[in-house]
Amino acid sequence: MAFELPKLPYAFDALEPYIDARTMEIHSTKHHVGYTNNLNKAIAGTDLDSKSIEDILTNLDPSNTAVRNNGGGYYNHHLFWNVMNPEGKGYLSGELKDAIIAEFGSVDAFKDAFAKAAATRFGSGWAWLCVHKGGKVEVCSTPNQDNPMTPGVSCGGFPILTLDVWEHAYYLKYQNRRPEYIDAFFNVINWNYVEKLYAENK
Ligand code: MN3
Repeated sequence: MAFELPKLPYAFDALEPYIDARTMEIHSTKHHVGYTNNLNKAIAGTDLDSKSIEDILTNLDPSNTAVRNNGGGYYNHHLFWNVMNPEGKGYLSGELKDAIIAEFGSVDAFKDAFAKAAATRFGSGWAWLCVHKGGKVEVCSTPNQDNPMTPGVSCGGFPILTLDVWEHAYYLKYQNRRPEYIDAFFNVINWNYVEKLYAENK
Protein backbone atom coordinates (compact mmCIF):
# COMPACT_ATOMS: atom_id res chain seq x y z
CA MET A 1 0.00 0.00 0.00
CA ALA A 2 1.72 3.14 -1.19
CA PHE A 3 1.85 6.32 0.87
CA GLU A 4 0.06 9.27 -0.71
CA LEU A 5 1.45 12.75 -0.78
CA PRO A 6 -0.37 14.75 1.91
CA LYS A 7 -1.98 17.87 0.47
CA LEU A 8 -0.63 21.23 1.57
CA PRO A 9 -3.36 22.55 3.91
CA TYR A 10 -3.22 26.11 2.42
CA ALA A 11 -2.16 27.94 -0.74
CA PHE A 12 1.54 28.29 -1.67
CA ASP A 13 1.43 32.02 -0.89
CA ALA A 14 -0.51 31.68 2.38
CA LEU A 15 2.56 32.10 4.61
CA GLU A 16 3.84 35.26 2.88
CA PRO A 17 5.76 37.33 3.78
CA TYR A 18 7.37 34.98 6.29
CA ILE A 19 7.79 32.02 3.93
CA ASP A 20 7.58 32.83 0.24
CA ALA A 21 5.26 31.16 -2.25
CA ARG A 22 8.01 29.94 -4.59
CA THR A 23 9.77 28.14 -1.73
CA MET A 24 6.49 26.53 -0.57
CA GLU A 25 5.71 25.42 -4.11
CA ILE A 26 9.10 23.82 -4.77
CA HIS A 27 9.30 22.41 -1.24
CA SER A 28 5.93 20.66 -1.45
CA THR A 29 5.71 19.72 -5.14
CA LYS A 30 9.35 18.71 -5.65
CA HIS A 31 11.07 17.85 -2.36
CA HIS A 32 8.11 16.31 -0.52
CA VAL A 33 7.02 14.47 -3.66
CA GLY A 34 10.54 13.07 -4.00
CA TYR A 35 10.63 11.74 -0.44
CA THR A 36 7.17 10.21 -0.85
CA ASN A 37 8.00 8.47 -4.12
CA ASN A 38 11.35 7.20 -2.84
CA LEU A 39 9.76 5.91 0.37
CA ASN A 40 7.24 3.97 -1.69
CA LYS A 41 10.03 2.52 -3.83
CA ALA A 42 12.03 1.56 -0.73
CA ILE A 43 9.19 -0.32 0.97
CA ALA A 44 7.58 -1.90 -2.11
CA GLY A 45 7.54 -5.68 -1.74
CA THR A 46 8.97 -5.61 1.80
CA ASP A 47 7.20 -6.28 5.11
CA LEU A 48 7.14 -2.51 5.72
CA ASP A 49 4.62 -2.19 2.90
CA SER A 50 1.64 -2.74 5.22
CA LYS A 51 2.89 -0.62 8.17
CA SER A 52 1.93 2.90 9.23
CA ILE A 53 4.61 5.59 8.92
CA GLU A 54 4.71 5.90 12.73
CA ASP A 55 5.36 2.14 12.98
CA ILE A 56 8.08 2.35 10.37
CA LEU A 57 9.88 5.24 12.08
CA THR A 58 9.51 3.80 15.60
CA ASN A 59 10.93 0.41 14.60
CA LEU A 60 13.44 1.61 12.06
CA ASP A 61 16.57 -0.33 11.19
CA PRO A 62 19.06 2.61 11.17
CA SER A 63 21.14 0.93 8.48
CA ASN A 64 18.17 1.05 6.10
CA THR A 65 19.13 4.48 4.82
CA ALA A 66 16.54 4.62 2.02
CA VAL A 67 13.67 4.19 4.50
CA ARG A 68 15.38 6.29 7.17
CA ASN A 69 15.88 9.28 4.85
CA ASN A 70 12.68 9.07 2.82
CA GLY A 71 10.36 7.88 5.60
CA GLY A 72 11.61 10.77 7.71
CA GLY A 73 11.27 13.14 4.77
CA TYR A 74 7.72 11.98 4.16
CA TYR A 75 6.62 12.32 7.80
CA ASN A 76 8.63 15.40 8.82
CA HIS A 77 7.32 17.58 5.98
CA HIS A 78 3.73 16.52 6.61
CA LEU A 79 4.09 17.62 10.25
CA PHE A 80 5.87 20.83 9.19
CA TRP A 81 3.00 21.86 6.85
CA ASN A 82 0.46 21.29 9.60
CA VAL A 83 2.22 23.19 12.37
CA MET A 84 2.09 26.33 10.23
CA ASN A 85 -0.94 28.45 9.47
CA PRO A 86 -1.53 31.62 7.45
CA GLU A 87 -2.92 33.56 10.40
CA GLY A 88 -0.62 32.04 12.99
CA LYS A 89 -3.84 30.48 14.26
CA GLY A 90 -4.33 30.63 18.01
CA TYR A 91 -1.68 31.41 20.55
CA LEU A 92 0.24 29.36 23.06
CA SER A 93 -2.08 28.63 25.96
CA GLY A 94 -3.40 26.02 28.34
CA GLU A 95 -1.53 22.94 29.46
CA LEU A 96 1.10 23.13 26.72
CA LYS A 97 1.99 26.66 27.81
CA ASP A 98 2.20 25.40 31.40
CA ALA A 99 4.49 22.52 30.35
CA ILE A 100 6.72 24.90 28.40
CA ILE A 101 7.01 27.30 31.34
CA ALA A 102 7.72 24.37 33.69
CA GLU A 103 10.58 23.23 31.46
CA PHE A 104 12.09 26.50 30.23
CA GLY A 105 10.98 29.10 32.78
CA SER A 106 9.14 31.29 30.26
CA VAL A 107 7.71 31.29 26.74
CA ASP A 108 10.54 33.57 25.61
CA ALA A 109 13.13 31.19 27.03
CA PHE A 110 11.47 28.34 25.12
CA LYS A 111 11.62 30.39 21.89
CA ASP A 112 15.30 31.08 22.52
CA ALA A 113 15.99 27.36 23.08
CA PHE A 114 14.07 26.35 19.95
CA ALA A 115 15.76 29.07 17.85
CA LYS A 116 19.16 27.97 19.16
CA ALA A 117 18.47 24.32 18.32
CA ALA A 118 17.46 25.37 14.80
CA ALA A 119 20.37 27.79 14.31
CA THR A 120 23.09 25.48 15.62
CA ARG A 121 22.06 22.34 13.71
CA PHE A 122 25.10 22.08 11.44
CA GLY A 123 24.26 21.36 7.81
CA SER A 124 20.80 19.96 7.10
CA GLY A 125 18.23 18.90 9.66
CA TRP A 126 15.26 19.76 11.82
CA ALA A 127 14.49 21.50 15.13
CA TRP A 128 11.83 19.90 17.32
CA LEU A 129 9.56 20.36 20.29
CA CYS A 130 8.64 16.91 21.59
CA VAL A 131 6.44 15.62 24.39
CA HIS A 132 7.30 12.69 26.63
CA LYS A 133 4.72 10.44 28.31
CA GLY A 134 3.71 12.32 31.46
CA GLY A 135 3.72 15.69 29.69
CA LYS A 136 7.35 16.86 29.94
CA VAL A 137 8.50 18.73 26.84
CA GLU A 138 11.93 18.77 25.18
CA VAL A 139 13.61 20.93 22.53
CA CYS A 140 16.21 19.24 20.34
CA SER A 141 17.40 18.87 16.77
CA THR A 142 18.21 16.03 14.39
CA PRO A 143 20.43 15.78 11.31
CA ASN A 144 19.18 14.96 7.81
CA GLN A 145 15.64 13.54 7.94
CA ASP A 146 15.94 11.75 11.29
CA ASN A 147 12.75 11.80 13.37
CA PRO A 148 12.58 11.83 17.20
CA MET A 149 10.35 8.73 17.15
CA THR A 150 13.28 6.65 15.94
CA PRO A 151 15.32 5.18 18.82
CA GLY A 152 18.93 6.29 18.99
CA VAL A 153 18.53 9.69 17.32
CA SER A 154 19.58 12.82 19.21
CA CYS A 155 16.00 13.58 20.29
CA GLY A 156 13.30 11.78 22.23
CA GLY A 157 9.55 11.79 22.68
CA PHE A 158 6.74 12.45 20.25
CA PRO A 159 7.25 15.41 17.89
CA ILE A 160 4.60 18.16 18.15
CA LEU A 161 6.37 21.14 16.53
CA THR A 162 9.10 21.18 13.94
CA LEU A 163 11.11 23.50 11.72
CA ASP A 164 12.92 22.41 8.56
CA VAL A 165 16.40 23.97 8.51
CA TRP A 166 17.59 22.41 5.26
CA GLU A 167 18.74 25.23 2.95
CA HIS A 168 15.98 24.30 0.49
CA ALA A 169 13.46 25.49 3.12
CA TYR A 170 14.69 29.10 3.15
CA TYR A 171 17.46 29.82 0.65
CA LEU A 172 15.38 31.56 -2.04
CA LYS A 173 14.17 34.24 0.36
CA TYR A 174 16.76 34.29 3.11
CA GLN A 175 19.91 32.92 1.39
CA ASN A 176 22.42 32.23 4.18
CA ARG A 177 20.42 34.12 6.85
CA ARG A 178 18.99 31.13 8.69
CA PRO A 179 18.35 33.11 11.92
CA GLU A 180 15.96 35.47 10.04
CA TYR A 181 14.01 32.49 8.73
CA ILE A 182 13.82 31.05 12.25
CA ASP A 183 12.49 34.37 13.60
CA ALA A 184 9.89 34.50 10.82
CA PHE A 185 8.67 30.98 11.62
CA PHE A 186 7.37 32.06 15.03
CA ASN A 187 4.80 34.26 13.22
CA VAL A 188 3.15 31.36 11.43
CA ILE A 189 2.97 28.63 14.08
CA ASN A 190 -0.44 26.95 14.28
CA TRP A 191 -0.56 26.62 18.07
CA ASN A 192 -4.01 25.04 17.98
CA TYR A 193 -2.57 22.12 16.06
CA VAL A 194 0.53 21.85 18.29
CA GLU A 195 -1.65 21.87 21.43
CA LYS A 196 -3.84 19.11 19.97
CA LEU A 197 -0.76 16.94 19.35
CA TYR A 198 0.44 17.66 22.89
CA ALA A 199 -2.89 16.62 24.42
CA GLU A 200 -3.04 13.44 22.33
CA ASN A 201 0.50 12.29 23.04
CA LYS A 202 1.41 13.49 26.55
MN1 MN3 B 1 12.51 20.10 3.46
